Amino acid sequence: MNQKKERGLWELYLKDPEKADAEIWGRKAEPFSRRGFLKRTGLTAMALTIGSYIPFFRNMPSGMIPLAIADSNQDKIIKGKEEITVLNDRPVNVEPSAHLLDDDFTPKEKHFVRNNGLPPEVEDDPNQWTISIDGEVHKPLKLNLEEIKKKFKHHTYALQLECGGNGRAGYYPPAKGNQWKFGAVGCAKYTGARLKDILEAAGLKDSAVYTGYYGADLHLSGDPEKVSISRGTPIPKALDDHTLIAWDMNSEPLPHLHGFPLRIVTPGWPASTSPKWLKKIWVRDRIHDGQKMSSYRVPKFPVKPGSHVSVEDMAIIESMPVKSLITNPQTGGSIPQGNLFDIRGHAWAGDRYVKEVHVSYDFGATWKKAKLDNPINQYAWQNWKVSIQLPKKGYYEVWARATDSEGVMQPMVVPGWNPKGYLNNAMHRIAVTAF
Ligand SMILES: Nc1nc2c(c(=O)[nH]1)N[C@H]1C(S)=C(S)[C@@H](COP(=O)(O)O)O[C@H]1N2
Ligand SMILES: [Mo]
Repeated sequence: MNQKKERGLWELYLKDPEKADAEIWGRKAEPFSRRGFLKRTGLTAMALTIGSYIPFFRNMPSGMIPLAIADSNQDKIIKGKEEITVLNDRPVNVEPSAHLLDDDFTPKEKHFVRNNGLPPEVEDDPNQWTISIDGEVHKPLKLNLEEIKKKFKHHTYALQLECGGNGRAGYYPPAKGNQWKFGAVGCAKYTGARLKDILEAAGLKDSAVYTGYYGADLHLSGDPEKVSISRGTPIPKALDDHTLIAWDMNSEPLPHLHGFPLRIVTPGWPASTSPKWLKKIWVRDRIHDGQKMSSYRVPKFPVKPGSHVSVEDMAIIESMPVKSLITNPQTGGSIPQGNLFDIRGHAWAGDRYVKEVHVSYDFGATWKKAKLDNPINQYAWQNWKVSIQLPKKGYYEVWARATDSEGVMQPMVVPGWNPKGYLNNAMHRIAVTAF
């Protein structure tokens, strides 16, 4: 269909929707489902769904679905996380929409929660909470929180935590597990001791290669013999200055859902390596083989979507890939045409830094460089912002893409499929209408 005809149909639709429908489909239009929509692309179909003309429609990648706005059917609420979407309440898994992550440091009310099991009951006096450090160490230790606070230097860093499965909802065929969209990420300020200082107090043997972490949460079955999750990292990551045994989040004791009274924060790596309700650190002479160590893996080579990949052909995920989020405005908003307005958000890149962020509002035809801040410390996300002006009335999408310090950029579409749906760092898009 040519542009003139498309536009004509759109104008007809505004005057007489039934007649326009009849011209487009030869019958009454049906409400669009996500799937039905894919079959009937074409400008008018899209515009009808969105309810607005699309000035840059010629640039739209074919088959790309415009963001037809939030499907928030909030029927469950978790106390202390009232604003954010509940994916599951047993175990608790909640995620905020992107615009709720606008703060420089994520408040506890808006930080996602990912539980694999049932949080333990914790007594009110956290000082007696005891952890053990054993395995490949010269001096196995048992330390309670009071001793940890007294013996080791305190450090506060803003640290970015992202679930390895953030973005899983974008994969097709779908992977099992929580269908996270964009919100399984946060950057809060954590206060604690360096894990490094504690491991050094225990004295690592030459045979130490990996950590194995255990939390006090209960397996979903309630069986105390079963472990819901036990992950770890190679020793060099555990010795990073920013890997903390943390007791405070944003200058308050860790909330119960985030691991009160003690958790490890391994920033920049899948957040599954940041155990909550920490009880034990087992220093291993081999790659840890705890519960879920074999799950957080991706194929070593590209695979056909939907295929089975054996564990030997998968590699354990380490640093998370470069990614960005548009936190303002909220998707679905409207803005006066021709007015300058701010687009802003955060960007992060696992163990790397973010070098540049670019924004497009014409479906990727042109890009504008954003002003990007340095992180307040390594592993904090970086804030960015840019002013744009939408040239005329209609529907737009704002896309953001970050490039890391090694020159690696976010993909425009969902990256290589993997069986568990990890590491989707496709660009974030929001829908904006100019009036
Ligand atoms: N003990 C324990 N630690 C855990 C988990 C868990 O289920 N139990 N989930 C992990 C996963 S998969 C993620 S993504 C992060 C989520 O941290 P948050 O709930 O504080 O956001 O915690 C990690 N630490
Ligand atoms: Mo996770």
